[in-house]
Parts: sequence; structure tokens; C-alpha cells
Amino acid sequence: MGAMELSRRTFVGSALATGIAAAAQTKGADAPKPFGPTPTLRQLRWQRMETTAFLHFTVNTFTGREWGLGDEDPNIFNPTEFNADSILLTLKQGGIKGVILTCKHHDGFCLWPTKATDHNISKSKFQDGKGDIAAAAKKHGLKFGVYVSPWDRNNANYGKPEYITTYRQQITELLTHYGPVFEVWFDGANGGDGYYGGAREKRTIDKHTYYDWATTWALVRKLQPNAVIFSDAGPDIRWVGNERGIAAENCWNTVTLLSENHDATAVPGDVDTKLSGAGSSDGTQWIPAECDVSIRKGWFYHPDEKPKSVETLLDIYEKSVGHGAGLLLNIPPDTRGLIADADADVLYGFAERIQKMFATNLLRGAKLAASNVRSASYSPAKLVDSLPDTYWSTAEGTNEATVTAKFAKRTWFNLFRLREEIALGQRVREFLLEVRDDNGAWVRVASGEAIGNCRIVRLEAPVQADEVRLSVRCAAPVALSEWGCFLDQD
Ligand code: FUL
Repeated sequence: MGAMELSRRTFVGSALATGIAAAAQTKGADAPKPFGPTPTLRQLRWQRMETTAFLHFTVNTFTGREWGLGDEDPNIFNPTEFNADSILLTLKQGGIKGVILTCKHHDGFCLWPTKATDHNISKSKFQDGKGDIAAAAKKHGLKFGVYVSPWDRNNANYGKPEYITTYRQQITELLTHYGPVFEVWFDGANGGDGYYGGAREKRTIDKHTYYDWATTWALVRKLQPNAVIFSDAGPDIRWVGNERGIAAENCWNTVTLLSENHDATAVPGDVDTKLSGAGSSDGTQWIPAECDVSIRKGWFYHPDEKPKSVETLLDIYEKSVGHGAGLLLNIPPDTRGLIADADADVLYGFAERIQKMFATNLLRGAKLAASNVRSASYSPAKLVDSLPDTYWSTAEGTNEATVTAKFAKRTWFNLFRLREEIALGQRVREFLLEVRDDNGAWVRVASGEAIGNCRIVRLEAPVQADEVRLSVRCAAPVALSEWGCFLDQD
């Protein structure tokens, strides 16, 4: 970082409006040009949701299993107090923006009355065979997404071409009967032991050829062009490589994906997670990472398991959303068909903490001065206006710059939040945060590389200062939409 000498300093630490960045400012005559791979509108919309929820719910909720065998009696599925309003309002109050329902997990039991297989909810006693969880899960302004497991341990044809036709019929039903879908989630677990219509054997498939993903993904695009497609290998959203909800400290939206042995294109179930986990600043595609994690140990509700604490969820949030990825938090309904009280309490506590932490950007009242400003429309004031589509930018050829903030009075803080104008690509390569000490010298408090949609930096302990400074080295003129500084006192 030239004069700023980032490398010689040691590292300390490592709810956005839903506007869309096709906004006027990114397109104005004077706007900086996009750099490298950039997001599609559907990816941008998804990135701005930041926190979504998984609902793992099926026969496993009643059998205690994590992976059903496929031979379960449909009547096992009988959530006697099922209340979609209660589930969705709980999630909404917990800060969740969209819900992905396990419409079909590996056991093959379908939570909607599909015509593609008999193994579905209409064959159960639940609501006298008239129930449809997919229809119920779409309410209260929450977006709706679907998980449809490719692996089907119930289907007699699994492993044969006929099953792919059935699978695509299931996907077609889900993407045509339930209104807009924001995300379609394709799991990487593929093939193995199963019931398979009574054969009870092990079936292996070729992950690279059996599913013909290109055709299935084209079907999703045709039926729901605004939905993002998630899998280990994208094409829109990639798996972060672990189920702990944690993204690499420097997690890039740009990535070059390869199979585990680097001998083929990456597909669901065969990806080198060392490449896909963190991505890379020179990655050839824009495929943001998603961190999936359960509030409990298992993905399905088991009465003997307890939810994680608010503190643990907060740590996960800071290492997922705060590392530029999306957080997909699983909150599994219980056997009643409701979110367990203990889980709801933790979720509310988590949402309140985040709300409180970021309530006051202390830089709002500060005097901001940048080393370079592209023009009046791109002033550093845009960093603190809470608008996602306005940003501070520098002149062509100026890829390194600093902005200084002088507080009205000496101020305590321990958190920073940075955001890039990602519609223009991921441009920051290094950042440095410093405070002015009593002798007037600048002292580093934190530094890092990737910012992207959001980078949260928590200091080890609160710091008090009159002035703070942010320095960035970018691969193109600066395009930063937020610089926040906060005091988390809990
Ligand atoms: C995995 C599945 O095998 C788990 O059961 C769960 O659905 C998780 C989100 O994805 O691959």
C-alpha cells in the first residue's frame, strides 16, 4: 500500500436499505466504470437481503433422523399445531428477510401435493391430506425460496434417466404454483443407501453427468428469472465450504471454481472448497458466498438439542454478513409445527443486538475530508448517508485514497462497518483504519483486504479518539458506499 505500509502493521480485528444499485448514480455520465466481474440484478437483490432463514421440516422432524431413509410412512408427518403465521412472524421479528423451505429433503417426502410422486403430504393425515406447507410458507412479506433435494432415497427410479424427469417436474411445480421464488437451493449430497421403491440398496451416480445441471438451471431461469440459484458451484450463489456459518476473513465475491481434483468443472457435490470458500481477488466470476448454519446442532428439530446463544449467533453474523457473505440461518419447526420458544427467544435477542449495535453511526456528526473526490456527487458525505446507492468515489487514475473523520467531541467506539458499491464490482484490495493519538500520530487499529457488500471490524476493546482515518488501495477508482463507526456496549 505504498506510503501507508499496511503490511508492516499487525491486524487487530476483523441492515441495509433494499434499494437496488441500478440507481442513477452508478450510471451517471460521470460515474466510475465497473471493474472486473460484476453482479447481476438478481445477485444484488440477494446480497442486500443479507440474512435469510432455512426451514428444515419433514418426516425427520418426527423420526429424529437427520437423513430419512425414504421408507417413512407419510402419516408420520403430522404437526398438530402447525401455524405458518406464527412461524413466519417469528422469523420476521427476528430480522429474517426470506425463507427457504425444505420442500423435499433426501428422504423424498414432498411437503406440497405434487403430481410427480405419491410420496407426498396429500397421502398423510395432516389436514386430512389437504395440507400444503409450500403454499403456507409464503406470507407476511417474507420472500420464499425452495430446497428440492436432488438425491431422493424414496424414488424407485433414482439413478435412472426417468428420475431426472420426475425431479424436473417437481421443480416446475414449485416454480410455477407458488408465485415469485427468490432462491433455489441445490444440495451437494448425492446418492448412497436408500429405500428406492423397496430395492433397499446403494446407488451411486456420476455427479458430473447424471443430473445434467445445465438443463435444470436453464429451466429455473425460464420459470423464475429473478431467482438466484445456489449450489456448491453456483451459478449465482456458492457454498462457503462449511456448515458453521463462517466465511473467510477476506471473502471475495469473485471466484474461479474447479472440481476437487482440478480436472473438471465444479458441480454440486464436487468442488474444491479451498478455492470456493474464500474466492480470490482475481476470480473470473461474480458468485457471492452463502453461509448456511443451524441455530441448533442438527438441521432438523430434535427435542434434546438446544439453540445456540445470542452471543454465538452474533459472532456468526459478524463472520458471515460481516465478511461480505450471506447468512442462511436454519430455524427448524418442532413436532407441533411451530418454532420452539427457546429458538424464538434467541432469534429475537440476536435481532435486537444487531439493531442496537448499528443504530448510531458515530461518523454522522463528524467532519469528513477525503484526499481525493471525483466530483461533488461523490463526496465522502455519501459514506454516512445510509443510502446503499450513493458512494464516495475518486478521479480516474486515483486508486488509493484516504478519508479522515473528525468527531465533534472525543468519542468511544469499537466497531466499524464498510461497504463497497458492489454494482461496480469488488474494487478494494486493502484497507486500513487508524486513530489519531494524543501526540497527533496516526495509529493503526485494524486492517484487511476484502470489503464487498459488508465488512464488519470489531476492535478488541473500545478506543477513544478525536479523529479516525480510513485508507484504501483499490484496483480502480474508489467506490465505497458506507463507512460506519459504532459503540457496542453489551
Ligand atoms: C446438507 C444436507 O445433507 C443436510 O441434511 C442439510 O440439508 C444441509 C443444509 O445440506 O448437504
